[in-house]
Amino acid sequence: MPAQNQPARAANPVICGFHPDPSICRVGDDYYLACSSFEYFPGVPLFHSRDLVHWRQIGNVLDRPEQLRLPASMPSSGGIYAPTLRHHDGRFWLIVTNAREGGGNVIVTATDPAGPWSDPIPAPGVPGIDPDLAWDEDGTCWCTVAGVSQVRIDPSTGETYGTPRGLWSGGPGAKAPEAPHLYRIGDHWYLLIAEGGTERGHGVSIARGRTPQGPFEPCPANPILTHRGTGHPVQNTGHADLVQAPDGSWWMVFLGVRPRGGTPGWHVLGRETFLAPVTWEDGWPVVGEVTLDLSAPPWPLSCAPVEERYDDFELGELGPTWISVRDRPAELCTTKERPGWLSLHARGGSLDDPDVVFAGRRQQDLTCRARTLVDPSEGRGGLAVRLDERHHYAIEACGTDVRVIARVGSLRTVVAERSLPAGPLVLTITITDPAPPHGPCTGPDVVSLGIERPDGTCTELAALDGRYLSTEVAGGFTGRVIGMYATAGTVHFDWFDYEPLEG
Ligand code: 6LW
Repeated sequence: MPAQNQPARAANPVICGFHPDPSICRVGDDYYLACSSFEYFPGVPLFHSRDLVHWRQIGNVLDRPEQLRLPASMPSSGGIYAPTLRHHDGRFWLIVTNAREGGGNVIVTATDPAGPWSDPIPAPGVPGIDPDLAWDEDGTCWCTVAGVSQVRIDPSTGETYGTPRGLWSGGPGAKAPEAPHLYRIGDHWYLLIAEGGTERGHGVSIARGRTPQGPFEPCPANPILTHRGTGHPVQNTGHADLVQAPDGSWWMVFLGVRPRGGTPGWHVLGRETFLAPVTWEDGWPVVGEVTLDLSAPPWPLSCAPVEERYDDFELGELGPTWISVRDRPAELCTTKERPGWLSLHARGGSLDDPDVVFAGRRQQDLTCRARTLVDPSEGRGGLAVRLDERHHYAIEACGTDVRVIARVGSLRTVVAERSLPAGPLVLTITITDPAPPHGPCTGPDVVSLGIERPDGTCTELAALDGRYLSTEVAGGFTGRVIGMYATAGTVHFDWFDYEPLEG
């Protein structure tokens, strides 16, 4: 048996679905981890674990509208970029960038990581993205950002001192030195970075010095983690953070993707959080193999904890895994209007618009089924799987009319349309592996949209190629989100069910 607090086996990804740019810290036997969330509200999902493998979302750091400004003018994949989560002097600290019209870098603090977190403390002197916080022995706090540069900061006020100073620009020829994290380990200060860009060339490198300001000598074995040019099923590995377990062992969390189908390989769940063991040789970290859960089909059967799969909307408010696009006004998305139902009031925007009224959850499994019981008697709305305003598939109802709509880039098509008896009905989205024969042009999956009749029989209205809802097509930094929406009037949803399917 592994030592206490050591995972028996790293069942990767440890946090499935689009949970990129993980930042981790440990307090006693408890680990906490935060991820980017971009244009979705609430922002910065916060997870807890005691073994690094099994994680449960305990909240969102930015869960109040006044904490998180995501204007309709903000482009998709703008908003909340990479956070850094740390614990210092009895408090949790998180610094994060609200990019692209979001206002820049801010700091929030909390005594309880489940919240409430403070209102944001602006840090206007911190440039760019990917800010990190590290305290030296005398309590001085250093903020290190992509590039890689550093400035001294008072995290309680956001005030910075002096101009940012360049520390290290990463390995020779590698682009985009970013995601810096600074650690005091033994006699050295270690500077961990990502480089190569968050695509297939992504990697993790490290350097060390005697002070938090350097100078830093690069590790001779850089990059210490990359899957570029390999056939490993996890690609784009990078953007890492280090943590030491109570038993002294070291671990690394980092982002990766699971491309499938033919060439170039299509990833649809966004960048997910993975775990790997770390050992030390000659004062340098050595990252162990990114192991998968080999006891199941190539990937863990399911990443969605059972309690996060079915919601009957009986509770007074939506749980922390529900996310909306840019905002979620309580008066437009409520479970208080019709007890036991989620009521969405349209405000004119459709899935093609940045202000669509939408409540969804990240797709966390490569094959899965989502279902919802909808009452379309008072409006138009339905069930959608989206990447952004220009890439989504949806099945929607209005009165007795049901139709499937596909949006891919500038193309928008009503793929199928049926007239059905009036009354509530179950809408389904089923995501499965593509049928054989597989070849270089095979997509990653098939997205089937249909209805389920009261007797349980299912009728497929359309089966669409999933490649067009992949990052390789849509671009950006997020991943698929499956959810309910309203584009006209009011649409009520009785329950929502998400189930993983065996691949
Ligand atoms: C993030 C940068 C990156 O700020 O992508 O993978 C950006 N790394 O470090 C958005 O996730």
